[in-house]
Amino acid sequence: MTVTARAYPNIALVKYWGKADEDLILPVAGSMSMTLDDYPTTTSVTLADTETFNLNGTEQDGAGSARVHTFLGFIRDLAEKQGLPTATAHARVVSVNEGPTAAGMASSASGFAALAVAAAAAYGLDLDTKDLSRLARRGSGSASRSIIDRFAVWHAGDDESSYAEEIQAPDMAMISVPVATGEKAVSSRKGMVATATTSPFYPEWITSTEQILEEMIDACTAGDFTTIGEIAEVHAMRMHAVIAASRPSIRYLNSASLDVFDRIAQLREEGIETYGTADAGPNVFAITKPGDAAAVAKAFAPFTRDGDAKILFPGRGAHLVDTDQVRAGTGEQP
Ligand code: 2P0
Repeated sequence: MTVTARAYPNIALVKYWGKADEDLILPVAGSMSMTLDDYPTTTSVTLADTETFNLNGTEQDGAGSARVHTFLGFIRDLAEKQGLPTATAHARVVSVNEGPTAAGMASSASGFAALAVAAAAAYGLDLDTKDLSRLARRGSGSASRSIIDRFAVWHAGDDESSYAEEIQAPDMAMISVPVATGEKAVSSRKGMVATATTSPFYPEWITSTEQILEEMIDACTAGDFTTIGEIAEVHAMRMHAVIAASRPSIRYLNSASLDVFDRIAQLREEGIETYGTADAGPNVFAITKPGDAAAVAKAFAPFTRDGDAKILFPGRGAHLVDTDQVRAGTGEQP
């Protein structure tokens, strides 16, 4: 039997950058994000005699599949703990990623969230949303948040208490402004270690992130879009600053990214309330109220490689989909 799940990337408004525990993937501070409604990863898992991983039609080996195999090992451990006969089975994993991989568009988040949900179902694990988020976290920290609908807070803590859960926030849109494609020079995983070990600002980054997350949660509860946007933009800049202070310096933003941030500031002066954020890559996301999204997307069309500034709304957390419909190309849309 084949089980299929779909998950979307998420973009953090309070960023995760740094681990308290590398093996358990526990963050040094909590974070908060919006799950997107596009760029899905759709993943099918079939129990099999050998373990294989196919991504976008290509069989993966070596580094490309190592994290997936390690992750499937966690699933088998859980199956054994639950006394399931599937505990000894391997898995064939087939994954289709519709977002650009490893270009700062959070593909590992959608990838491990979809794999967690599909594999948990294929192995017959009995897991609630909290435990699925804890499980996805073991694949990639940010994947813990893609389990959750719309807006998520991922708590720092120990293996039990570090999971993401939904938080209410006012409706908003994100406009993706893709200024570059291709693999980034330094992976998030390596960049986090370099920052933790060489950036003199790292201790302040941790304490200021804890404080700003509290402010963000209050702003979300109050439905205060302006404060949410201001916090998101300054926190993204702080993340890029603490990373840039690593030795040797690491820089994810390029000159085109900075042009987008300048235009965002200009739009605010023109009376359109929009704020910027960017992850571990050069692509920028503009955050707006839903009613301003079309105007902001239009403003950024000339900045993108292909004139496509895409409007994204809050989307669904990772969920099972009908395998037969996916095969027939009629999989559900968010
Ligand atoms: C975030 N990023 O909060 C931050 C902002 C990138 C910049 O989470 O090592 O791929 O697998 O836990 O989840 C990227 O980190 O790293 C990330 P691992 P992950 O979205």
